[in-house]
Parts: sequence; C-alpha cells; structure tokens
Amino acid sequence: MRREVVLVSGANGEIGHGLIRHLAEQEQVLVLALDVQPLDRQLRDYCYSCIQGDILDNMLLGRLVVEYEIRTIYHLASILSTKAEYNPETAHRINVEGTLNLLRLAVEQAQWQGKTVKFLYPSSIAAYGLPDLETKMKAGKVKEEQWLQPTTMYGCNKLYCEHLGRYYNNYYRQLAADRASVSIDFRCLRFPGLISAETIPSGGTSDYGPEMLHHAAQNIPYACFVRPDTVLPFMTMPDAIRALIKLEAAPKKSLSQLVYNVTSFSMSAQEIHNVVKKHFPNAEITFQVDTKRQSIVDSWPADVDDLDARKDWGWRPDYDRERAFDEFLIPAIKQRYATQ
Ligand code: AKB
Repeated sequence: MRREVVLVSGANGEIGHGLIRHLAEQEQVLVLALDVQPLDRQLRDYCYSCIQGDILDNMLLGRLVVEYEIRTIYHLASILSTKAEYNPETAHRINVEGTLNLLRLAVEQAQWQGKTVKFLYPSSIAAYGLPDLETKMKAGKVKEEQWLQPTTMYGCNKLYCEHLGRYYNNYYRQLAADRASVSIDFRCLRFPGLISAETIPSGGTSDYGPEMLHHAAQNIPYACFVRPDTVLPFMTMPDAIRALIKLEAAPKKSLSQLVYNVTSFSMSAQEIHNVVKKHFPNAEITFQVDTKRQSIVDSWPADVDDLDARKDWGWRPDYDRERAFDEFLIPAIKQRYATQ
C-alpha cells in the first residue's frame, strides 16, 4: 500500500534540518527526504524514507509519484544568491527547472489522489530589487507587490517560481478539454536572512550575519564582507520552521494571497557585531567590504511588511531581536561548539 508522506526536497539544507525534525517529532508525519547528497546521518532516523537524487531527474520523480502518496511538498532545494552568480545558467536550471519538475509532480499526485496537494515554497527578500541605497533607506517596510526588480539570478528565479506557483495553482492547462478539477494548493513565504544555531549557511549573501556568530563561537577571525551600516531583516531558524508549518496548516479560506512576507527583526551589520562581541569578547571581527556582494545586499529591503501574514494566518515570530540572541542563538551556539 502506498503510504501518505510529506516530501522535503533539499533535505540536507539549513531549513531542511530543522523542518524534518519538527515534522517527524511534532507533527508525526512520515517524511520522504530528497537530496542530491546522501542525507546527513543525524536526520535519517527522522525520515520514513531517504532518496538521494536530483530534482532535475524526471525518471526519479516519476518513481516517487508511483511509490508514495504525497500530501504536501516542502520544496527547499535551491542554489543561493552568491553561489548562483558564479554559474547563473546552472542556478537557473536547478532553481527554475527543478521547481517546475516538482510542481508537475504535485499536479500528477493531485490527479492520482483526486485531492489537492499542498506545495510550500520558500521565496526570499532576494525577490526584491531596490535601485539604490538611498531608495532602500527611504522605502521603510516593503510590501509584497513593491520593488520587484531583482538584480540576482537567484532573486529572478525566486520571483519567477512564485509566478509559476500561481500559474499551477490557478491556470494549469487552462484550455485543455480534459482539464482536471483538482490541482495544487501553492503557498509561499518570502523569508528574510535566516540564522540557525545548528548549521552554517553556504552560498548566500545574507550569510555575514550567521557567519559572524559561528566564527566568534569557534574563535576564528571573521572579515565581514558588508559595511557596518548595512541593514537587512533577519529571522531565527525555529521561527522560519514555525512560519512554514503555520502557513501549511492555515485554512485555505483565510488566505488572501499566495505569497506572504514574514520577518522578525532588522539589524545592521554593526549591531550584529556588537551583540556578538558582547557574548564573545575575544571575537576578532573586521569589516572588509566586497563591493559586489555589498551592492546585492543594498538592493534588498532593510525591512518588509508582514501585516498580511499576521492578519490572515496569525503569523508572529517567537524571537524578537533580544530574545533571538540572548535566549536562543547565543546559548545554542555555545552549546553546539562546546560539545565538539
Ligand atoms: C541568500 O543570501 O541568498 C539567502 C536569501 C536572502 O534568500 N539567504
């Protein structure tokens, strides 16, 4: 008998780590983990099944349709903003064609099962593109429909995949005589920079925040690649997981849109530096600006408006700026490196 599972793509990534554990422990669902690399040992026990494979491999995805009854897909696999700039065409294939493949898998599943399949998609503040620093600093809390001219391949990919999600949700094969009545239920979050106590990000441009913290905790000098006055919105990983779970569980009728901003707190690189130094007084942090990465961060909003998420499905972060560092990140990171 085919078992009902929740599929997590990009399972080895930063979000995947926290999400898989939460799904298995708190939600008691069977997790089907998919990643191009072998799944981390510590995650395996939380999964019903682990598949090593590529989201560009349609044969593999076809097998998943046959073998499992997929209730929800959390499509986390992607190439982040800095890494994507080194090979934009490869990033496009993984970020866009990979997403297209999973959207098609979701539609096929929905049609086999005769019921809607939920598709949870983490987008990003990289979907925004403000033209210059002055505009960024004047823009205030950016709303979902504003400033959508991303300057990175990753941002373009995220924004386009939001549109693909809307297309598959509302218009897929709209002219077909045999158009199926069931389809997918696409739900998307635009995340700010995420900070995890457990994993170190790789390939992103908001990475200076978590990197400062993780380097300090390991007593490794760190050169921050943006100016001290650079401001971005951030969120701790537990809040990001909660946002995904809460949006998945929200009644369809309460959702007024497919794409929601979510945020927790905005901070400058100098402020992050100050908090890190308070807790790790010996930390060696310098600022060595990489002008190209700086211009990417300057095109992302300093803050986003997440009022619609708050109104429609009760979004509220558990960790504001003080609690994030004092009660979660600092103790958890100290503990993580103490045991190594
Ligand atoms: C990145 O820096 O690419 C990501 C993001 C902001 O989506 N962390």
